[in-house]
Amino acid sequence: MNARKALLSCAAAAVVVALAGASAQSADKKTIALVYGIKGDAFYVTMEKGAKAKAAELGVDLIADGPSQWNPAIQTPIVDAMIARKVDGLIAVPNDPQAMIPALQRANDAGIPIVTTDQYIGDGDYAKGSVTFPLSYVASDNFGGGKLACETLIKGMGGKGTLYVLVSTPNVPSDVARRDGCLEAVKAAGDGVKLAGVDYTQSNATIATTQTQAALQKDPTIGAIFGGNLFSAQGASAAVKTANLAGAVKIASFDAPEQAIDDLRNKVVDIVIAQQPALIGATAVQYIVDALNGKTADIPKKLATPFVVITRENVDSPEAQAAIYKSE
Ligand code: T6T
Repeated sequence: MNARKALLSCAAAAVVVALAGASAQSADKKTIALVYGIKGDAFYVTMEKGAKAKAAELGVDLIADGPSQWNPAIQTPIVDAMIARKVDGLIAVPNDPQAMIPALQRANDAGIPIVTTDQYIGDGDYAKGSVTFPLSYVASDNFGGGKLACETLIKGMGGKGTLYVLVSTPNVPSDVARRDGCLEAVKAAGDGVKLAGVDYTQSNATIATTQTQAALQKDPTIGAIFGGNLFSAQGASAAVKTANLAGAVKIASFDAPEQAIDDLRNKVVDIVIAQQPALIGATAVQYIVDALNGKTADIPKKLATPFVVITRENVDSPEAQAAIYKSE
């Protein structure tokens, strides 16, 4: 063999060794799936980013997918596809606490460790409740957040007036808890505070706008609106702007996309409750990896992540800026 040929065959052998090493490594590398709540929602975009960053840090792969509408019939085949792909762990945002049990049960039966984020299945008590197979439920304290939002709105109305509530659907645990937290604040405020009503927006800003317009026409005494999730608050803000009622009608936005922050600066919105979706996603990845390493004892059945409350006073603080959701 001449010197050139020897060099080439050495190089080829090196490539073979490198490829063999790479395939052995990727065969060992675990894959965690995130099946989020709905496509195109900055809350889940940010959750996915947090999960991906944590996955990279822990040396696992993260793949993500979710339904185009908030609908368990659309989300179920996405979970089944992840089971068929033989993922090593599953983080799911179940679109319905009952209807998503069978799909997640199939994942569990296939030996896939499961954490639910933002939403739960069953009654949410994975220690002693009706469904106990998921490892953990990681989400914001939605009841506390709804209560805080409405206490702030009531204070902003001087302790009396009419409040209108918008949340996504009556069978989404997160939004139901926010609604109930808000209603508790209304009740605690006494006779001076009236509830104009609760509407369900299906996580659709256009529906929320139409509902708010109708509510404002029906009851001109409405002085405050609780937008109980991103699209509800976005739709309410659009209706209030169109009606030239910015400032006169106070809005609390549960969720912190860029639009809510612009509306806060423009005095359309008065308080933004930022959840920490990146932290929620990252925590779920950590729990799945812990489970894959046999360390399940320390995984809490439930973890409530904190909020960042953003107002015009603190909007430019590093903490508030870091809490704004990413849209891509
Ligand atoms: O508010 C979040 C999430 O927490 C809720 O469960 C559904 O709506 C959002 O995704 C925002 O659109």
